[in-house]
Amino acid sequence: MKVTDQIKISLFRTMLRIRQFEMAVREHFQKTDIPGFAHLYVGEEAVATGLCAVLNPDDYVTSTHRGHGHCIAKGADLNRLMAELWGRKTGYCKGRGGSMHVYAREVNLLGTSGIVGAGLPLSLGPAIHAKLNKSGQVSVCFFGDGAANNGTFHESINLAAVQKLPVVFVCENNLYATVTAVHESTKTENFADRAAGYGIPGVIVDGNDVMDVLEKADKAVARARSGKGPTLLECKTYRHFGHYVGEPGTAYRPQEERNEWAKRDPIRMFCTHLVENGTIDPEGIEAIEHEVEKEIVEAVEFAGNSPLPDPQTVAQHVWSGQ
Ligand SMILES: Cc1ncc(C[n+]2csc(CCOP(=O)(O)OP(=O)(O)O)c2C)c(N)n1
Ligand SMILES: [Mg+2]
Repeated sequence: MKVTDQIKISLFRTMLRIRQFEMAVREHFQKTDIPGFAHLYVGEEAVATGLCAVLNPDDYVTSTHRGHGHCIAKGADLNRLMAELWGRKTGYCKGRGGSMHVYAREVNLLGTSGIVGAGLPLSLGPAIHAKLNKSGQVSVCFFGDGAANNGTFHESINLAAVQKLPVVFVCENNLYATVTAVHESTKTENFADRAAGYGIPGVIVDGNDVMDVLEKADKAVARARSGKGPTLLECKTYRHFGHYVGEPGTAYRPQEERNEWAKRDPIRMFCTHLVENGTIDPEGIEAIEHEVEKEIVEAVEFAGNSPLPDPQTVAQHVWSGQ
């Protein structure tokens, strides 16, 4: 994929959209406008943005509990996404899903998930569908370092590898699973090394550099589309905030480590790159910031002005086995 200036600017816009959306979620979660839990993607924006930039609208994505960024990068409507988080009738799942169960069929987003590791097996279904129908679609599965130590990781990658399914497995290694540091749960340094055990390529990615993500994602997606099978991408990144909004302690993450990663903020780094290379001037950046701000204000207003679902409909759109 040739990355034009126009594409670069749109990558910047998408990362900023995710950042500002998340900052609004944080604010409104703290004000109790948003029920449930909110796991923010702040600091990790380059991963979803670089990855989804090489996808077609009909490619599939499975997500996680930290999934707002995946939804936005895949092209979800900000108003409907925000409304879903607020539990409103106008949300993607009519307010029944909330942050951890957003499903947006129109962009083939097959769900954020409250179950760690659940997206891995789920991503194989659409991949089998794509393979059988020779549709050329690809299925992208985002998951965390914590999920990579779940049984579903091994079973899903093995099956996808032997079946040469068109999947791209994207491990977002942000160094922590809740408060457990990755070195406390994992003996090896790189999750990407595990790919060799399944006979597929494993690639380490700078998850804070959107161009590195895009370049490596492009290769992995092309490989999947051409019938050669899956790739495991390990994107090294960091979340700026706690595991969830309202997390009581920060002691488990040394301040020095947080400062180091703050210096590698994906948006600031890319902004510097764009300006230094003359892709856009600071006024252009400011204009995009204002446009995105406006979009987020509108999304918050849309959510806040939308009705809650009618209690009479509580048994609709839900399924339970007996
Ligand atoms: C099957 C399962 N086990 C445990 C949990 C509790 N839990 C929620 S998030 C989380 C950590 C996930 O870490 P990681 O996969 O690295 O994702 P991150 O939060 O860092 O993005 C855990 C253990 C859960 N939701 N589901
Ligand atoms: Mg993690």
